Amino acid sequence: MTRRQEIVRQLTAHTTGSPKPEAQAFAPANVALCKYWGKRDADLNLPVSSSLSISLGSLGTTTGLRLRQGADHIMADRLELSPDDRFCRRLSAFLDLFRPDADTGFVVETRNSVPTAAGLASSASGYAALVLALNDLFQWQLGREQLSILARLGSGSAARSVYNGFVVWHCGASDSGMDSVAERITGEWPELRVGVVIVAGSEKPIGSREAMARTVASSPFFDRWKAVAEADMHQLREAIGNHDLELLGTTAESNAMAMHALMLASRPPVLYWTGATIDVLQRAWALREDGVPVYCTIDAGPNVKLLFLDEAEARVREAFEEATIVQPFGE
Ligand code: 2P0
Repeated sequence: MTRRQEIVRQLTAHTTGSPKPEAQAFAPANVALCKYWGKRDADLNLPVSSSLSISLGSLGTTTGLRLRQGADHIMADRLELSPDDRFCRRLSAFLDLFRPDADTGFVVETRNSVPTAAGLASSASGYAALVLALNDLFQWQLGREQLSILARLGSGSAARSVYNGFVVWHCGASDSGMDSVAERITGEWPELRVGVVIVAGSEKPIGSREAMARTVASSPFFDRWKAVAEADMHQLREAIGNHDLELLGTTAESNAMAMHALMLASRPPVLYWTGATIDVLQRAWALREDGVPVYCTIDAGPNVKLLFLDEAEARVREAFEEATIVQPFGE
């Protein structure tokens, strides 16, 4: 039995009875304010440091599931995908962990509530929605922390997408990863807004999984990252507790810059930004100079996410007509 199979067995062994005919679940996309970047265990997606995110309310993935005889049948946004597609192969390999027997397949239908081109439809909401749907299909009745462990086996950042609101994913210390769970932290902040600015671009130069491994293996600054992340986690929790946008924004922005600096110094370098990414950053910083409190974060891609409050929304909309603006605490 592999370590992944052993974890699934431990969490689901209590289940009795037969699966439901079908199940469906939704999980939100999330934006990390303190990033997950670097694994201490690539098989179990165990991170070197804890991370903290904000979930994006109704923006995310809805996944429907049922069992069938034969191979998996996977549809994404109403398009049927070839089993040889990279996305399908990864999904089917993950579903192998939950297959009742080798002759049983899953019918999986995923729908993203934002166009994939908006850059928000990531593996995070996808694997989280899938695990929530599996929990319903097989009637495991697992708690969210346990579901975050299963979602993490699909994709690290999916551990955080099993919750709404502000979420901490604890790095944990055990080899089994049973303490590497995500938890929702208290702190409603209805005035908070996230603006997603899409930068037109081509396919990512390198997937985040490979980029992360390369950073750990070759970035000369990687040994500083754990301490940076720990300090940032502390500041972000304080900012959330006090509704302090300046502390939240400056910390999230600096954390993102540090992550990209790590990547730039890797060999060969990893650069996700385009000229348009820098243009967005400079426009946001100019707006800030002009007295509008708006801060930036960037994930493993060229798009920029803006953090600001409702009172700045009109100015942000005016400056970034192309932005999709999200209210993480209710529309
Ligand atoms: C994050 N990202 O914290 C960071 C910031 C991208 C930049 O988590 O290999 O797809 O599946 O565990 O979760 C993207 O990495 O990686 C990511 P895997 P994942 O959101």
